[in-house]
Amino acid sequence: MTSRREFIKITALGVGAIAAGTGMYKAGRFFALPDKPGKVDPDLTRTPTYCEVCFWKCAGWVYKNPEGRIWKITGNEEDQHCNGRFCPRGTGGVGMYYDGDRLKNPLIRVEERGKQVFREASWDEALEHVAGKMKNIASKYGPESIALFTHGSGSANFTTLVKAFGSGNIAEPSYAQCRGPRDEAFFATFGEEVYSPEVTDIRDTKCLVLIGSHIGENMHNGQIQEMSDAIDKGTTIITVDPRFSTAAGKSKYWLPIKPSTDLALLLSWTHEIIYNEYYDRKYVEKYCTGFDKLKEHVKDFTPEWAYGITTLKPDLIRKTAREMANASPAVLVHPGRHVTWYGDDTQRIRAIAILNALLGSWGRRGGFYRPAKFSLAQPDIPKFSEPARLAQDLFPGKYPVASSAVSNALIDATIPENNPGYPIKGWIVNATNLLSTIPNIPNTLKAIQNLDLLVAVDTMPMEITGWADVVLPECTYLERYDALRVAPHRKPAIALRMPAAEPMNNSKPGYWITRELSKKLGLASYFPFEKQEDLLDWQLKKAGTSLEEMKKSGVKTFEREQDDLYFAEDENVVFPTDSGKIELYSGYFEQLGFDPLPKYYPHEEPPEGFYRLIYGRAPMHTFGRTTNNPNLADLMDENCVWVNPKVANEWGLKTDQLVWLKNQDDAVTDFPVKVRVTERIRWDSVYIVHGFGHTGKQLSRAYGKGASDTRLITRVLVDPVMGGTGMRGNFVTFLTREPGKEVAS
Ligand SMILES: Nc1nc2c(c(=O)[nH]1)N[C@H]1C(S)=C(S)[C@@H](COP(=O)(O)OP(=O)(O)OC[C@H]3O[C@@H](n4cnc5c(=O)[nH]c(N)nc54)[C@H](O)[C@@H]3O)O[C@H]1N2
Ligand SMILES: Nc1nc2c(c(=O)[nH]1)N[C@H]1C(S)=C(S)[C@@H](COP(=O)(O)OP(=O)(O)OC[C@H]3O[C@@H](n4cnc5c(=O)[nH]c(N)nc54)[C@H](O)[C@@H]3O)O[C@H]1N2
Ligand code: SF4
Ligand SMILES: [Mo]
Repeated sequence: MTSRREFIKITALGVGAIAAGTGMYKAGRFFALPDKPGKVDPDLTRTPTYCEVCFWKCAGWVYKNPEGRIWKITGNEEDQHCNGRFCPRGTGGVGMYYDGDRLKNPLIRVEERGKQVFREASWDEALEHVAGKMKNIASKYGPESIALFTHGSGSANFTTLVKAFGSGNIAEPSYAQCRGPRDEAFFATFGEEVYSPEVTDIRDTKCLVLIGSHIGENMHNGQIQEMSDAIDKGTTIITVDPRFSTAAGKSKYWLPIKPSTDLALLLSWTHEIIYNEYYDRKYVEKYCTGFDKLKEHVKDFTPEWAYGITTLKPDLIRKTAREMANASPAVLVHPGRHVTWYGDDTQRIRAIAILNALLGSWGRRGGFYRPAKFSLAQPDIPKFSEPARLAQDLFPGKYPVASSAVSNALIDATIPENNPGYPIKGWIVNATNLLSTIPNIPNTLKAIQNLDLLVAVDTMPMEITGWADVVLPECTYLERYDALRVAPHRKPAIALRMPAAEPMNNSKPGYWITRELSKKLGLASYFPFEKQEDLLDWQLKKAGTSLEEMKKSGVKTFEREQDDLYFAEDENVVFPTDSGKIELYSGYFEQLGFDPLPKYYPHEEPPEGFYRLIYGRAPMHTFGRTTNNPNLADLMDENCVWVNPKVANEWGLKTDQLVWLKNQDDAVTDFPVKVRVTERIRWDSVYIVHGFGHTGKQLSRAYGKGASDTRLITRVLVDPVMGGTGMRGNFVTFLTREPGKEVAS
């Protein structure tokens, strides 16, 4: 997908100085380097920001030329997330600001939903309309009947507003469509999650095991840089992926696993590590409970057993288990991030957590470090009253481990025939394109038809805005202040985002939107500062700095209070679990009726003539949010479907030939997609990059380009533990003629 030529093109994006690197991941191949002191064009002025093109939130500098044009964005050298280097998407963030297709004015629907007939409105009228509808819904059904779907840094403001209104139905797709199973599995095992950025000590690891995580295409900045250094140091990398990913190309071992069978591999590795006494005995005895039960549980899960399921040779399973043992405790079985695959995801990640515990990597150098956390002072606002009905009351007893509202459950609850505990009648959708993000599009559309109010807050005319009753144009991250970035890392740190330019057209910052709406709802006391920057200055002064100082530095890094990045030798660690120990055996899961130790259950296989649909990321795009970005669309303007040569032969398919994909439920891609014939994918699967195949006609660059994986994900394998939507249980076949134009043969 990403040829050498394309990588060279990517580097051309970084207008700043570019150094030749050696490794695949080195700066200059993938990354724009920061400006060397003295090399900055003296005519350029700079303001700090942190990037919103993805959730790694790298801190950087936005440069403007004397004419006031935003010229380029580079990384802030003080920032632990990026070490001064931005990835191609971050560099290309300028395109978000200049995109001519941006939303310009508030819009109110004038015809029935889905018809996309809107009229422009003033902010006052649009917000008055929203407030009126919200109050109506609250008086008829209760304030909990309003749900918020939100993603990204604007979430804090919208969350405050919706909580103040009296609803706890606040969901982020980064939970049930992304990392929720991982967080719950690590929480059940260690009493703690792995956070974002993940506390993976890749920098110092001797053995990195990637299960699906396709770092290198998944461009999470700091992780890639650390992986690049690890490669240079000769770290052993083991990649488990049905596809020969970029990471697989950098690995000592590639395990081309049959998709959906990872849990069998993990149990077999656990068997090898226990029965060969490879595990860290001292660590396990001191810190873990349930070892004997685990040992008994994995007794029969030999590599030969796993071979029959995963198609991976027993010798390869043995060798890789030994590699992990040799590196222990500086070994890292990466917990992954987008892990909602097959519906048994919490259990699969439990198996990963258990393996890390056996190898003694949690809290150890080269495994997982202990994050430094930082708290900002919060203004004195009225206490939120406890909502009368909670997210859990929508479907009592379902998803008992979910620690936050489940987006898909909120959508399901909007459909009355699902008999939810109470109705959901209004959605506020901020910075998430639900029609590309939540699987089973027909279900989402059905839910939308039952709403009294759908408000979409976005920067672009994405598909969700077409279904809204009111569209509110937010300005981009380059035109606003936002909450200070506080994220766990090796050292405590804060980063500032401030506007580099005035909001374009009639767009407004999220803080302004929520504060104005709060006034119309009688909730202004929850937004005591008139402007976001006043709040920031107040918080920064409490943290021993100020807005003025932060405008100059962008980032402020503090020292850790204690030297506790890793457990000390023989430290008496009390883990925040029920038992105070690492729970290999989960009594909590047992109580709830879930397997206390992960078990492998087989998944459905593709029927004859169908292939499993798998998907992932491309280095120059973030989901569907960048596919219309002029800078990034230039680098990759469509996706293609990866097909194994054996399959291509059977079907007579050639590279660049256009096909339509049809799934087991007869869902067909809206547009044709090019075939890429490649040995890099197993014969039983096909692969596409997520985020393409936009159907929104106002997206002049992205409309009609490539295929949407979401369109083909109609079967959803819901994780009973926490409600995550497993999306890899769909099978597709090829249509070589346009649907509806098939010629009978
Ligand atoms: N460039 C870029 N980077 C991004 C993002 C982006 O949009 N663009 N998004 C960010 C976000 S929010 C997230 S959550 C992460 C997601 O990134 P990851 O957590 O790395 O995502 P995954 O879905 O786990 O990884 C996709 C890989 O899984 C493989 N795979 C498919 N099925 C199976 C299977 O059954 N078993 C195994 N072992 N592998 C399988 C695919 O072939 C593919 O290589 O990326 C982040 N980084
Ligand atoms: N089929 C399929 N579904 C997936 C995934 C997949 O790989 N395949 N990945 C899953 C994962 S890992 C995740 S994390 C989620 C991500 O889900 P989302 O975050 O919903 O992903 P995007 O499609 O990028 O939608 C972001 C929306 O925010 C808008 N936006 C961008 N910047 C701003 C801003 O500053 N303000 C406002 N108000 N709006 C803004 C964009 O225009 C876009 O409409 O998707 C999940 N769903
Ligand atoms: S990894 Fe790239 S896109 Fe994500 S925040 Fe950093 S620079 Fe921006
Ligand atoms: Mo994600």
